[in-house]
Amino acid sequence: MSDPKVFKNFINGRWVESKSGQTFENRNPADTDDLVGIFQKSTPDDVNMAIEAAAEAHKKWRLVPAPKRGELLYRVADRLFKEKEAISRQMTREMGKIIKETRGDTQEAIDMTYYMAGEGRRLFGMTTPSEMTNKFNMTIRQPLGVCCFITPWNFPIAIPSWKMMPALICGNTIVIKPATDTPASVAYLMKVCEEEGVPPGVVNMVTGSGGALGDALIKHPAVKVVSFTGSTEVGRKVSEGCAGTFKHSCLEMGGKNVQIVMDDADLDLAVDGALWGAFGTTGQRCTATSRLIVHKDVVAKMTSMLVERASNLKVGNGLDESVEMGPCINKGQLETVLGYIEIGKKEGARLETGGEELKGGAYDKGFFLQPTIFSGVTQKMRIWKEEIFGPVLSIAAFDSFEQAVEMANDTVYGLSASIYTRDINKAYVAMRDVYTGIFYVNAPTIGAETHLPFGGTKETGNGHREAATAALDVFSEWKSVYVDFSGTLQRAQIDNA
Ligand code: UN1
Repeated sequence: MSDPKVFKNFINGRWVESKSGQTFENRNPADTDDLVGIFQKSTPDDVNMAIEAAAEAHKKWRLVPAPKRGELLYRVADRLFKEKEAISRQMTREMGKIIKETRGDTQEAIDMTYYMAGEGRRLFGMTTPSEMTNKFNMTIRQPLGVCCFITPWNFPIAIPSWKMMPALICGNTIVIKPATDTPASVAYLMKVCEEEGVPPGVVNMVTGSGGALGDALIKHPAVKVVSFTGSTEVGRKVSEGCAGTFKHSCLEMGGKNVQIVMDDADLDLAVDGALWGAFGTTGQRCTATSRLIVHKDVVAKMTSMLVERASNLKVGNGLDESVEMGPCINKGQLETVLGYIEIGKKEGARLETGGEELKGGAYDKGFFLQPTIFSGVTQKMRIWKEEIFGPVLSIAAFDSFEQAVEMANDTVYGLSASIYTRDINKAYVAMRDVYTGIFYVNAPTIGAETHLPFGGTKETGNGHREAATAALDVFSEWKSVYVDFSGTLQRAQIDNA
């Protein structure tokens, strides 16, 4: 195998070992005999070095014309495109999701990189008239400085790219700390940036646990933006950590996404959607369909159709093209999900299918779980309320459309929701009244595209959005510029009254 086994931190354009002298292993969750790589167990000192390198590099990077920054991103995107298969195969090994999906993950990074490269020739501000004569008004975007990213394991290259590419095109420099379960994908991204000529210090990577490095990433005075994707619990800490020094924080957190199925829906289509939404990525998406609410007249039929399909999903190593669902990311996550299955049973939900860890043969080397469906779930149950982040779907029935909307909104989260119906009026009312950041009609709760804003309401986010031009607002600040060419003092609100 040509993969380097030991990955170093990437700081100031160099691959360097951690000062700790310690490392950790990254193993394949589908086959723990497969060692994907050995990574640096970094210390706050390593983080500080990376932040200082980024601060120094920012002095020049901010002055590189944005179209030139864009040209570099085009080169990075071209490389990601050329090496899509290698990146995706490595990603399946480190993350477990099936190869079709890791190709999608890599494609999302390619899309985002091209998209933001194009922004280099836009980064539009506005010009607007002045209330004075011989005066010119405009707005320009200015970068903030060093941005730190704490990224999750479920989208090992897509989510890092959502943060990196808009930050870079705006003229910021970055330090990224990838999830300990999936650092190889970010290391790959760093290597591509290095080889395509991104200047030293502009992108930096430090590996290690959030517990050990989180404070260092948030507290350094040179850091101006912290972008985090992960649990609401940790997001709250990031937000509090940033508040004292007014660092900007962009938080993408939990979800408890709902698919509504009306009695007039195309049930085959709704079943396809629920299956993909609930069990794609082994349910480990922030946007995963976790609650399925179905009109009482079709709930029994839909449940049996879904159970039939879910129980036949092929679970295994995602490098096998015929496998439909991979493992959970690690043992801890598997146990958490099994814990929720026990809770669901105790709460009185009906276990329709699944519920067990898969054992025997190759399964013994990974963290495999059966696709699991509960029916008869009520709004009081923990499996209705809490994010599970695994292949568990909770089904509940409703009587009326109004009740469905009320149930959809019965969550502290607000990332994604969907409705299956043939009634266009109901679709529009649900689109308006279900309070989420993302909404789908006749499509599952997953499947966001990079040129639309991504993020959620309530405890899913803090008002920011990733992707699209919305991401530029996270990584730049507006400067309003007034140019007075009258040669006289003109007092706004006074001289023209
Ligand atoms: C996530 O859910 O964690 O919309 C990210 C989707 C993907 C991104 C999901 N494009 O499902």
